Amino acid sequence: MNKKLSAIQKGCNLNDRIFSEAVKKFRSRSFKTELDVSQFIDFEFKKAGAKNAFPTIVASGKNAVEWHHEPTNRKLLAGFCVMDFGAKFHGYCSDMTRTIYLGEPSRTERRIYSIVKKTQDACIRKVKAGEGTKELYEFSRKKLGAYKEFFGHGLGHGLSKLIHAKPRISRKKGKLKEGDVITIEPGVYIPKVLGIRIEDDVLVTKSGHRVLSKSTKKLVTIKW
Ligand SMILES: [Mn+2]
Repeated sequence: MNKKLSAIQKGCNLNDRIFSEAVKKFRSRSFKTELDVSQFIDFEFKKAGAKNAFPTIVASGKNAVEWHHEPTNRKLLAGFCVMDFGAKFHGYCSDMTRTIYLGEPSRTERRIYSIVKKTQDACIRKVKAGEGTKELYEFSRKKLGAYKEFFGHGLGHGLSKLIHAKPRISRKKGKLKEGDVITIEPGVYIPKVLGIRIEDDVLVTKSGHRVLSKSTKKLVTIKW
């Protein structure tokens, strides 16, 4: 394994471990505010000898509508809670997002979550060397159906020493190539209502891909 790939894989493994520990802490009601969660994540990075690839995002309730919400001292609210974080080892960035639910989601909320998840899975399945980035981006919008109007950012980006490296998976034309590590991160953001994003790191191979982040994408719900 090359240096970049092994460093990003190490970051992904740490992100996975931190996510599952964070879920346990949600369940034991150890977190009261967004900052409690982000400080926990950042401290785990530090303990493991990693740096932050970017400032950790924890966005609860309506705050999840902001893609780059800065965690606040506000109490965690019932509803979706987006956690977007990434460990950096040897200068290489990883980047993962999971959205959990505090309380009991409605049928509509479950349905929207499932559309984002299915879109993300379908996009990952298409990742391989030679795939067009614009085509992949447009495919994600098609999969989101009516919710595409609530998806306002790119589908993903390359990961390297930069958090937002090439290739960008957006309206711009381009092609995935073997050895690229990219994110696939569709989201739905309905102003004043909810925000959902699911993001994995994916290695582009000649014949397909390998997903480097392994955390569950089944909707985790927490008694709240
Ligand atoms: Mn990202």
